[in-house]
Amino acid sequence: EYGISRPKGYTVSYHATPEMEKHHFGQTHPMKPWRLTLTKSLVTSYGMPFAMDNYVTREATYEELNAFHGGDYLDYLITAAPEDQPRDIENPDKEVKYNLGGSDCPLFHGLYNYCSMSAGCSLDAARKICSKQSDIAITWGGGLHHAKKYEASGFCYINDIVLAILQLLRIYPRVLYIDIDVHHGDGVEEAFFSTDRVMTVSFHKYQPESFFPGTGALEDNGPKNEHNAGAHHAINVPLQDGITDEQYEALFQSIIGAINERYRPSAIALQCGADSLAGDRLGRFNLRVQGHGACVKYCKSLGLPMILFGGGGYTPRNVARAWAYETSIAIGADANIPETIPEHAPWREHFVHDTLFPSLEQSLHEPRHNRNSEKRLREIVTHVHEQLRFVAH
Ligand code: ZL4
Ligand code: CA
Ligand code: ZN
Repeated sequence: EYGISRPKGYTVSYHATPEMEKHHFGQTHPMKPWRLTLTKSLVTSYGMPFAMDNYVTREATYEELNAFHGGDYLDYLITAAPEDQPRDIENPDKEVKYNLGGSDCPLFHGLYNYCSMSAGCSLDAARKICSKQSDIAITWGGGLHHAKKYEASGFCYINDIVLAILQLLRIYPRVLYIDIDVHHGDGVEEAFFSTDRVMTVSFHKYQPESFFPGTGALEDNGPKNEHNAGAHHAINVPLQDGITDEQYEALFQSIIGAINERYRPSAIALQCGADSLAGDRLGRFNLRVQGHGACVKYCKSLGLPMILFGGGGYTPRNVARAWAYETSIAIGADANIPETIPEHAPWREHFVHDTLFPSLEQSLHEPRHNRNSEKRLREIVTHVHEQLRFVAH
């Protein structure tokens, strides 16, 4: 319909399930699995499924989750019921186990199903990349980068990214993990802290005293012990409020370009958290859909097998815009799709503005001041380039 056809010479796979989207974290919780429904409907109304292999995902098994997560934690996650939710006032002595049941990581009905579906999506994506049946695998239901081996954190219970990268490591010698969510990708960084087979790079808002999770300083580059293989293999790009497309793109290309030359990854895992967009309910940046998508486009241009994960994103209409646009980039149709959201798109009114690319004025009630100086951004690039000199060539 929009001249969308299968890409020539490579295959894109799309991994999702309508099951995940039915779950609710609670009435006013910012994480809305429904944003996945909105994304899929936008992708479909542009006709993009015709250009991809579409897979309906299964639940990951206990054994698959156990490849990273502790058995005690999984056992509790399976059995924990919403009734176990600690309530500070009503149940003062009910303890919080594994950080489960607080306001960030509530216990809700169907939680284990939600978690194993998300992990199932990302594991299927990784397996298609390993078997070379797919060159770019998309898993918007994944990207839950804060979950730890024994602990839920920041809306994340199971770290599907770690599980997927563990799969990639069976085939690919070096995996580059890139994280453009507005939050620091602490769970993935921690999981691969002591290995040189994964380099982790996170771009994030950094303000330890007031912005979650408070880690990811420029100087944090892995173990300080030079004999540890992981030394210099964690890269952090701490940013301030209001960064623009132009600044972010320049920074991203300079840093990822240098890493690609030095580290020579054999596969890329890209977490595309959409809370780095302007107008996000929890975010602080001034990125537009085009600027966010430019990161995906740049990674694609490196020509490596790649998984695209979802992640944060708390203004569902903009999440759907970004991930639909990034799906079009994956299939090479970004130049063909019309900027106006198709007339027949479900929930069309929900998008407020009928364009795929709202302006900053359309996304923000009031402009957000840019607190990133050119001088500081240059310092960041210099620091990263210096770190890379320690990385074996
Ligand atoms: C909410 O309105 O900064 C949770 C969380 C629930 C419903 C009603 C409860 C009201 C914002 C956030 C009380 C909420 C108090 N409800 C939340 C230190 C905090 C302790 C919890 O994108 N309070 C914790 C986590 C971050 C903190 C961000 C990003 C995930 C990802 C990948 C995770 N936690 C302070 C906050 C609300 C809520 C409103 C909230 N929580 C905003 N930021 C956080 O990187 C998916
Ligand atoms: Ca990040
Ligand atoms: Zn986030």
